[in-house]
Amino acid sequence: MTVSIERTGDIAVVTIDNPPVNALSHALRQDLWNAAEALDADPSVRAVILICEGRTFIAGADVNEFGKPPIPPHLPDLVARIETAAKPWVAAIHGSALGGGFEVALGCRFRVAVPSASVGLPEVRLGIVPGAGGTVRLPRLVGPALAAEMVTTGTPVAAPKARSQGLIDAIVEGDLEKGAIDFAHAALDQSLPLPLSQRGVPTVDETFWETTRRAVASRAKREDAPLRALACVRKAAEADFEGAIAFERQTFLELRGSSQAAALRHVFFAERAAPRPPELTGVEPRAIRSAAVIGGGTMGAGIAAALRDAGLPVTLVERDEVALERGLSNLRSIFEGAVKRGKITAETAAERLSGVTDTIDYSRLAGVDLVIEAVFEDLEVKREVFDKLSAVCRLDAVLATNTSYLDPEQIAGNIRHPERFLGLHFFSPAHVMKLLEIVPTAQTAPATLATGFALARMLGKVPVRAGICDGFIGNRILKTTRAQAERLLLSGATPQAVDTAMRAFGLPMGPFEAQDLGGLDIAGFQRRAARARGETPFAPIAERLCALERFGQKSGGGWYDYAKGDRSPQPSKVVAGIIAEEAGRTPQRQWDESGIIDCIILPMVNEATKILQEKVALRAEDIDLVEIHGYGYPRWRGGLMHYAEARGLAEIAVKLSELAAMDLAEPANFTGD
Ligand code: 3H9
Repeated sequence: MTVSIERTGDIAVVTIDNPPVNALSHALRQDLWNAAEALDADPSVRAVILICEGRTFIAGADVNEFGKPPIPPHLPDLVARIETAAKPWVAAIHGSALGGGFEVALGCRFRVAVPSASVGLPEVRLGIVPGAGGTVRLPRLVGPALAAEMVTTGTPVAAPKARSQGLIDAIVEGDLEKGAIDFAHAALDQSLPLPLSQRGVPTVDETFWETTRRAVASRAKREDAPLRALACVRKAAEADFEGAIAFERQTFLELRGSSQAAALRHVFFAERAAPRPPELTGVEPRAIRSAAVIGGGTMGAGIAAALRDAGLPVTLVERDEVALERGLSNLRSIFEGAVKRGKITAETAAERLSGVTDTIDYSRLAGVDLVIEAVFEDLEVKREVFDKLSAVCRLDAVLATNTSYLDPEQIAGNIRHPERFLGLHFFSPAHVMKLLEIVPTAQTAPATLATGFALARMLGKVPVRAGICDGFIGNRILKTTRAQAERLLLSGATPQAVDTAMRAFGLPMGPFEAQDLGGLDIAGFQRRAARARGETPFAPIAERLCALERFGQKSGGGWYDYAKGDRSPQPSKVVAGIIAEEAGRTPQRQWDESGIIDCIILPMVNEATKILQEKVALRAEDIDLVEIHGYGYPRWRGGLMHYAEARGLAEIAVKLSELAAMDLAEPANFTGD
């Protein structure tokens, strides 16, 4: 049984216990239905409290059931059953009341919550709209403007704000069940409010719907659900209750079967599985109560900020006082930026900074639990750092290198107790980007690896284990992206056409705009290092641009020209000239948008498949998470590998053979950068 009923005087308490998050599985829906029937038939009961065991109130419909045919009692019917119960129901909320969970709460006559609770309708994040009356009852409770905002963004609202907005009726300090019972007694002494289905929707300004539609469309880009959710709220305002419910249900069922919903569900489960890889089941991570960062440059300061945001005391180490002052100033500007953007208060920023100890003395690290080295990407410099760390740190302290291209095995070099060492690849800016590639060496102990995953959880990051190869998972695929983008230029496409096509595919930026933003010099530096290792990286045009010091926006030109103070890319005659020279006798073609997309994305899929075969990534969904959280790959496409599977591997194999037969440019070294 997922539901139990107890009576306290004339109040019945219905307690749900359906771990992990009390999702509305078929069994729970049936048990709740039965509870409503039984309590309606019990004359000794005057009101019902609906409360949950475990970490949260009902977190929504059971997403695992979405691929299957719905079985009655359906959720909309259950919500209506609770709403029309002979006695008023009071939802007593802790944790989150989300999606179907909040819809059940909207079916209750009252909602009370503990201060730490939140409520919301996050369905759009799963590519669907609320399907149990949420878009119809919510505008009746708080008006169309707030309802539209909640259902189109999916952002939950914290209890204190929810109280002030009328989403909940009371905040309960102290024991929730007792508070809810007291609330019910007080409510029974007064006349009851109408159920939401019997209330009207407040009217809005006639421009509201069009203005909101435009705002939602521009935010949603190519995601379908937000605009469909807005249409449901509009229907609720313009049709009667039953008509609006039918419209919402129809929209819900259509979207539930859509490819975007399947992709977003895939990402939902991949993200939840990522922090707990099955191969580390039962492995205890080491405790992390303090951390140190070596190097206060862009990466080091970002990592230190992320550690402080997670509440860890941080020691920042630099090689001399000047560098230390620069590091602190980098850290200060991160927190000041967060204050300016309204993310934290000035007091919080001051508290975060005061938790940083700065030093040039390595012996101060003798007691720390975790050290992350984030100095310049130079093998010798990094090895020197680890020699010092190896001498001063506790033998059970975890020692990590933040590197994007160097081989962690070589960095580990001769450190004592290499089982405590691992690679952590943060993405810039490290306090913002969600992805963390975790790179064990052959000697890394399981407990050290588990500590990397525990750290990611503490920092709110998406951890992905990556094997050692040039670029690990993400940057190795990025090399293919960039090489293909250049091949397109050599065979007739322009930078604008390539960037426009990749935006149309759903990326926030095309590959050339992105390089101009980040700077071409970084990849240029890496190519130099690769050549020093005897490799032959393929980037003929980028190489020429670097030689001209066209490093991107920061130098006034890269793949595009930029007018002073203007970040909008303008086609460049210089670049067009270089492309023409480098193209030489490469056959020129007409490229349309889908041709460009295939020419870039499908070889990325191919490279990703090799990464899987070589076990550099252990699971296809790990690659999806890397692309989504590290490189802006559209979430609604489910990631690179989900896209490939949804499109069909056979078709992709055929297209790849066609591309290979095209002879786009000198093959050179396909993997170089
Ligand atoms: C909906 O309600 C549609 C309706 O409008 C209409 C219906 C007709 N289903 O996140 P966690 C699992 S759509 C099934 O790590 P936390 C999750 O996979 C739904 N399983 O915990 C994981 O499993 P495992 C709208 C679910 O404490 C475990 O629970 N609701 C569901 O960090 C723990 O998850 C949402 O979108 C689910 N709905 O965070 C809410 N939710 O242990 C989605 C979670 O096997 N959920 N699981 O890996 C959340 O946002 C978070 O889980 C929550 C807890 C904040 C609740």
